[in-house]
Amino acid sequence: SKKSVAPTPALTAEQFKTSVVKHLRTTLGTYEEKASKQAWNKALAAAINEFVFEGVSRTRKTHANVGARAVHYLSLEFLMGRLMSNNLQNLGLYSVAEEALKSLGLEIADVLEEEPDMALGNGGLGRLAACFIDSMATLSIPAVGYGIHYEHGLFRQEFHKGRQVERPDQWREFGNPWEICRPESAQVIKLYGYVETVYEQGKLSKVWHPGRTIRAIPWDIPVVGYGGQNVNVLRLWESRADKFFDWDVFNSGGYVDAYSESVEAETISKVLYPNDETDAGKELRLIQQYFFSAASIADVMRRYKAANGEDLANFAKLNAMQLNDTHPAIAIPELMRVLVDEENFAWDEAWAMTRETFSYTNHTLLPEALEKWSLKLIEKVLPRHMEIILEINSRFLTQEVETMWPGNNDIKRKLSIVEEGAEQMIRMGNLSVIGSHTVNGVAQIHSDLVKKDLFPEFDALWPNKFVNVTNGITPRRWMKACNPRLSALIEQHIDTDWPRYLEKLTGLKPLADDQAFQDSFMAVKHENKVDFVKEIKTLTGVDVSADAIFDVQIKRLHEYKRQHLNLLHIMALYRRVLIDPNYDMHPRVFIFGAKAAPGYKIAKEIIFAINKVAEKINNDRRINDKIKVVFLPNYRVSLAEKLIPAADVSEQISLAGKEASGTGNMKLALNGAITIGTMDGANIEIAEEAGSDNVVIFGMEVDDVVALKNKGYHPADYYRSNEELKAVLDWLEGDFFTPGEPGLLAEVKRNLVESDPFMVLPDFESYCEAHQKIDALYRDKKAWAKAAILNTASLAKFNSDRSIQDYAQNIWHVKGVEAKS
Ligand code: DL6
Repeated sequence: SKKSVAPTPALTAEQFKTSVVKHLRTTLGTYEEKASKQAWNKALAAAINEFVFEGVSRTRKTHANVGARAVHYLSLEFLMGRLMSNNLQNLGLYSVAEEALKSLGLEIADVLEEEPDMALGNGGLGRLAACFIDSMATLSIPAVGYGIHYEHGLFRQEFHKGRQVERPDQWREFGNPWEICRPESAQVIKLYGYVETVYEQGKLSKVWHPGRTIRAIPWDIPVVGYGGQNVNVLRLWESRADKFFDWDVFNSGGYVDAYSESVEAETISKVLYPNDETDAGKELRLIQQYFFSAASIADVMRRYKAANGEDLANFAKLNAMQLNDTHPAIAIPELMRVLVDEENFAWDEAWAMTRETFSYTNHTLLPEALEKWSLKLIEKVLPRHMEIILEINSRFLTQEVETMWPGNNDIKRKLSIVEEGAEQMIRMGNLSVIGSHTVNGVAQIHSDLVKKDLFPEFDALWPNKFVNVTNGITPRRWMKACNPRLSALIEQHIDTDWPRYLEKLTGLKPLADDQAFQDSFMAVKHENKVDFVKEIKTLTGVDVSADAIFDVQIKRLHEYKRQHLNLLHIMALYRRVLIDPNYDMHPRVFIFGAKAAPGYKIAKEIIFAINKVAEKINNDRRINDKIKVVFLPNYRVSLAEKLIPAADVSEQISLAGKEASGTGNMKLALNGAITIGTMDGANIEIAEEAGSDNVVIFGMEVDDVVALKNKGYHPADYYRSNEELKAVLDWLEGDFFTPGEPGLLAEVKRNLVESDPFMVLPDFESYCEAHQKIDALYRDKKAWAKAAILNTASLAKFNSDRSIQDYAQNIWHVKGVEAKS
């Protein structure tokens, strides 16, 4: 049965005000006349937490009582952003809090602004995990998100003379009101050492003598489901030195040594690796992966035993574990180790349980992102796991592969977990596929390519193992909370429970042609743009007009995402206006937001080039403000929440086949932006849902890319044969954009003309044509409004609740259990 209303507030504004003031005085130790905004923010959090932690207990009790099958979502990244506005919305307390603060002389927006982003992730993969735990709580699914309690999240980005500079992120500098430490559930994690083979009572067994032990301390962050009834937790592990070890060293006189050991132990949860889609390849990263996987498995075991006793017969029936990419793949041999070495299971039985427990999500086809670890490194850090991995591999090759392809050594070489070569490497992708019952891609085209290009033999061996679950986004954060004006307009026309049942947005379709609704819809967009104009001014000092088209590209800076294709088009437009000052175009503001991995040189050069071109264009009076370019520093979740409601155009321009799904594309389209994109990732499904007239598609498709590669791709041919393209590329070589310093941008040109690994140049012409279509469509006010409304009205498929329902039904086989008081 569907709820017909939004969550009801559990108290009045007056009561809530009393609670906030009480917490200001008793929890924060200050008073109204003196309190800073930060103190008000913390007092508000404390008042909200009265409901949140009640919910945690209620949910935990209910789930423990029914003994339901639970999901454990293992992810090295959770890009949560801020929690306050979302918690208020999900509890139905937003308006109550707004009114309460107003009566105290405070604007809720200012108080919310005090919360630092919890940026424990890099980009799409981490933000997806955050949306998924919101949906699991909303759907009452017994679930725990497991990750690392990084002291420093993703770096803060600054621009110095146009170049990216990375600064440490200090999200917990002044404490985090949402988390609770649970020392009673700490775990001890082993590392290094050696394995002893013991023969006792006619039985061979393995004993791992660790060289070090580390303590894993859990911090719980409540995840409030929509309606507030179910509150799950995100459990993040922090590393600490193991006391016993420290005391040994300390007692033998090594005070400083004991301290340095603790510093070393604590580095495990110090920093998030800022790499996106590239293999970090570091011992510390492997230890991070093992640290949180092992702590999480131990936690799941502890909970299982507390509820069911020592008999593990139902372990796999009651516990599903999802591997968010291969980052937690080491959990597979870890569960085997626990079952075989500690719980005395026979190998075959343990293996059956392990496979029944795990499933794995692949998020990328990029070869550089497919993790491999040197066998020697694993042997050193996790000697027992290396033995187990080799045993898994040998049984797999000699039994399953040999049965299917007798005597075929080529296939064995390809499917082996061990890659032979100068250095033997462990392929975490193969380990994940072999150790999981189900493997999914994140959009239909991506899932098809996972089967066809990445794992074709595995697909032949296990035809039912590979499935698709198209990604989704939570409409609570990405519409209800971030776009209050549009939400209010929508609620004048459809049921207020649309944030839970997003399919209700289809009720807006009949209004797409309605002049009054179009006017209101576009008025909302305009007001959001007016707000964002101020944000742009504050962040960049650049004045822009809300009447211009806001053309937005927000995502990690990566060559395959082709921010430089966007740049080439901007330069072409600029050149056209310089050649012909009457060049007919609607004014445009090109808005970028992106961080580049600190070691990704060409990505940082692209940022620099965009900033230098922006500087020139923004200060060139000749173009009469027709074009503005802004690169917003420190792009993050909270900035996305302000920008997305103000966007007119959504740039989704990856090389076809490279973007697994994308989720920014969904957020922008839901908020009424028109996509300009390639046939890639979820763009294809967005076009199917919104209608091909309401998105602008350009460029090569996957088959064209393959054909061009096979034929032989020579970027210089494209450079030479398109006069405009040649002119803008040549422009990068001189000092036009870097006065007095010629050649500073030349690397971007060289990279494109000499190698162009992501085939930017062949798509240039059709990209420019697509932008002409955008321009023409925007000038037809009615047609644009209709297309924008139809995007909003058609995006129900991309609700992360739908993704989670797919996982729950087809992969995890779990059901929701609503928490009861
Ligand atoms: O599935 C979430 C997200 C997709 O939407 C993006 O298309 C994809 O690029 C991203 N993948 C990664 C892979 N990182 N690693 N490893 O972030 O996943």
